[in-house]
Amino acid sequence: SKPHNVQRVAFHFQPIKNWMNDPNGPMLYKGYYHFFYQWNPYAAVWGNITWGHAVSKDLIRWHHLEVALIPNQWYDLYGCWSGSATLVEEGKPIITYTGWSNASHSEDHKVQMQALAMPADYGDPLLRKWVKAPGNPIITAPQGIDSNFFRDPTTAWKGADGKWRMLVGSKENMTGMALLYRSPDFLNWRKAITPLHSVNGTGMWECPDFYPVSISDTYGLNTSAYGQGVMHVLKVSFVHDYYTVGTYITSNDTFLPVQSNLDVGIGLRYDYGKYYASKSFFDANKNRRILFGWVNESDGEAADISKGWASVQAFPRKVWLDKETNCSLLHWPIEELESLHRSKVTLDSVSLWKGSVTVVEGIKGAQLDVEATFDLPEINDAEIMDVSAENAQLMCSEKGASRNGVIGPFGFLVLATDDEMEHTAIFFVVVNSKDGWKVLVCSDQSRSSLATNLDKTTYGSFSNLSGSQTSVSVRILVDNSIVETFALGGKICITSRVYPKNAVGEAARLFLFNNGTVPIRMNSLIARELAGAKIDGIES
Ligand code: DQQ
Repeated sequence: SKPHNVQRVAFHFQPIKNWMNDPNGPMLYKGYYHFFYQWNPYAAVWGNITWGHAVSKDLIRWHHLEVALIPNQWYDLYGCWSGSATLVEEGKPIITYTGWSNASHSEDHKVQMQALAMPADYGDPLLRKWVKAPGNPIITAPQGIDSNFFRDPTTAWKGADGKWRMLVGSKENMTGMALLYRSPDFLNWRKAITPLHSVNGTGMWECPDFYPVSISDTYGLNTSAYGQGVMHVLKVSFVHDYYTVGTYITSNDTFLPVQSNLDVGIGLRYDYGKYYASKSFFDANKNRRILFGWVNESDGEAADISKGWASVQAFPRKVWLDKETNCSLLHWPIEELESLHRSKVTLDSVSLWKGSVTVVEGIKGAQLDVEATFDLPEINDAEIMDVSAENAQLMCSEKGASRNGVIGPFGFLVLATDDEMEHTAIFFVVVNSKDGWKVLVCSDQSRSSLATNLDKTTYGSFSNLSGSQTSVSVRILVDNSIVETFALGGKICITSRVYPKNAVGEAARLFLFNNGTVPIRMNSLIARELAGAKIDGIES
């Protein structure tokens, strides 16, 4: 039966029941978006991993299909792990995935190897049945690589020589790396001598993703695009999803970050909250690159078992190069969300006085899309606070939403009760740091629920402020138990999971607040209630 509870989401992707983790093989085929995901058909905890499968016309309303891959071959007996889809000849898809098995005949010595699966019937736009390639496994761990650290093949891309290339995540000692493989026919793969990229001291790189971005517009590019006007993004997952923008040197298939201090793992994150094992795809329908990411729960395993489910996917984001920096990305919720917009409230020019907490009238509920811009006051008064990439989260947490500051904390309370006893605070603080003016962007979960036994960690990041910047903006998506923040036009994203006891459904309120001494002018607000997206399909 279907689990029913207030924490289930209304417009984010989640299976009908049980455990989900990484997004796998997103693609567009014959007018349908296909989405696969790591799924345990039997329980709300990780294990027995299969590829769940769903299709959609708009990336919001999903139809669940039969499981696409189940562990039933000698090379994947213990699980069909993460992988990708590639549109190969004439746009025909092939799945690359990792098989987890005890091929060495010992229960406790399991190995990882790469395998292929093809649709049984290319004429079926829903691609309901998948067949594993007779030649599987197509790649086993090469010499010098531990077969326990060899997984998560990327979408393949084609080079000028007509050969396919793909990456497999790995490590050697503590050096994380993306091994590069080449193939003339997609069946026979040979490892290049040098990995595409590696970074000392990072550990295992899970779920690599490698794709081109345009240097001049927000359009996405086919994964095989390269050359003039194109930069590349390498994302890898270890603890968090880290990425770097750089140059793909096609002559030797290596990758050079634009700034070495922003290399993978020491630089930028897709999201400063809960977001992992993400995967992008090129949507040829709307010429954009779209990103999915796994968002896990903030409660414990026992709670998941009693709920009967665990994890959601982040709302799909469009990603493109930030022209202001040329070395970072912008993320923005896909425009299809507008189809769920219901009633809205707009406000212009509201002064948020020192210590004020004001309910936004005319909007309520736990499914919201909120967008606002705040004018920056004279920033010379800002508090002195040394904010760095290493301590931004700590600063947000030590100097939380309820602290009295100077320019901020100011922003929103979402999923709040009338008495504000429960709330999640999304806020800004402007500071004067050793190396210039900065704005902290924080998501404070510490008072999100009266319930205990929850992970209420506060998240945060920062952006440098130039003298010419006169305002800061934020967009927040709220969906029952997930809050996604897109600050500064998508420069900083923070995803959190919260489980209020009372601020649920119609009882949830939206507040504006300012706990700084300097008044803040909010110059525009659009807050919308969102309908839920119907999700149907068979219960596998
Ligand atoms: N999850 C998969 C692996 C991957 C990990 C197994 C990342 O393929 O490395 O469920 O969350």
